[in-house]
Amino acid sequence: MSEPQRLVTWQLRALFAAGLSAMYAAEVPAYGTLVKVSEEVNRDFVTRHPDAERLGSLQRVTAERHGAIRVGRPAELAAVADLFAAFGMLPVGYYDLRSAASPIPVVSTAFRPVDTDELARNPFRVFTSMLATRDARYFDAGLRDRVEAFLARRQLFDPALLAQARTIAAAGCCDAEPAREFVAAAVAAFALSREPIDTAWHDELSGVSAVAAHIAGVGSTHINHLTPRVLDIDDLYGRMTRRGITMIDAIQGPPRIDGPAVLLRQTSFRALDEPRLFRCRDGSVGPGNLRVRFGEVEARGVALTPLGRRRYDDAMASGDPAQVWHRYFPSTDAQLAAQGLAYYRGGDPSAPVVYEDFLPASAAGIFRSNLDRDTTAADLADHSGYDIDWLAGAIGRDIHDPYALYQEAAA
Ligand code: OOG
Ligand code: NI
Repeated sequence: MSEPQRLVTWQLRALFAAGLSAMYAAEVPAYGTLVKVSEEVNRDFVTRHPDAERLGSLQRVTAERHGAIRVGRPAELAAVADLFAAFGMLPVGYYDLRSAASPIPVVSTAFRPVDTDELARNPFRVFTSMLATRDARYFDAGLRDRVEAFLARRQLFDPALLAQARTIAAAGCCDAEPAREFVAAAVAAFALSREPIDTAWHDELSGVSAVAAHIAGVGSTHINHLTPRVLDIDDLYGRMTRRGITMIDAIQGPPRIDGPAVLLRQTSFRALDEPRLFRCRDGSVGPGNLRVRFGEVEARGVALTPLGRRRYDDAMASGDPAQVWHRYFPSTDAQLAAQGLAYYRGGDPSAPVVYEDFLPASAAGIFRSNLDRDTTAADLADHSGYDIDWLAGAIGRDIHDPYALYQEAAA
């Protein structure tokens, strides 16, 4: 078979996702196990359920991944936006993890394809968080200055890589030969760095906030997890537990219910300590360990309308969502559609619009389950001004409204 001469955006995105997956599997063995078990779960689910592909073809679901990265400041987020644009991944939604029950000092967006066809071809998405250094509840002026000075000195991406990304994004395609090199360089930018970590600085930040140390205690960013999608997350949870992999004690998001799956259910497990190099005060470099990467799996359901989402938030705020679910949600797609609670293509209840985004409370739970300690917030007012418009302005890009995208998909 002859090679295509040119790769278009979705092909570049598929190569990028596959490249990251291969890198992550080589570095985090439990991820390889997770992918294998996820494939078994999906295969078994499809043989038992004739309508299994209502939420996406087995091919899409099996190839589907999301990743997560964390950056320190707007200029870094803008660079990420430039790089991901080459893969047709645009910022969608704003997540303020500072407002979660146990706050995490970051604000986030997700980079993903926005068109239905692009999502169907390859839906790769990356949840991207930025350290909330402007929030005085977490960062006093002195710490903020030092964190920002450290961040200003580092460079997450080679400027030539970003320039190439901008060219590819503008063209919407790339010749096959340079594309391969471009994708390999983009993947490598998210590998765990082998550069020595400054022990004193990392320790000092860890004392204040584990998240701050993860983000600004090191010289680079990295993919911190890569998440396969399954059609039955309870089955996956059981199978992983039986293999001796300890998952966090709860599945985040909606409870297990009889009716149509809605939004997003997720669970994770902690990765192991990984060997890293550390530079001590006397300049000597030696080995140590850091635990920064983890595993996660997700199951996706139908996207809820703003009305449906309010119901969801209310159900989750009640003490026992599984117990009260039926008071908030009907048990069929037809009723969800008729009551305007969820999106369906052309209003056809057999054609759910899949939820393509994230949930702030779940994201904070996932973050937290992989940190040793919580960050304490000082009892101060928040004058940071963070919101979706601030973030869009800071990176010089529109941030898509997820509801507008679902509305369009349903029309
Ligand atoms: C991101 C956690 C959020 C999800 O799936 O909700 C996330 C992080 O830990 O950096 O990935
Ligand atoms: Ni995740």
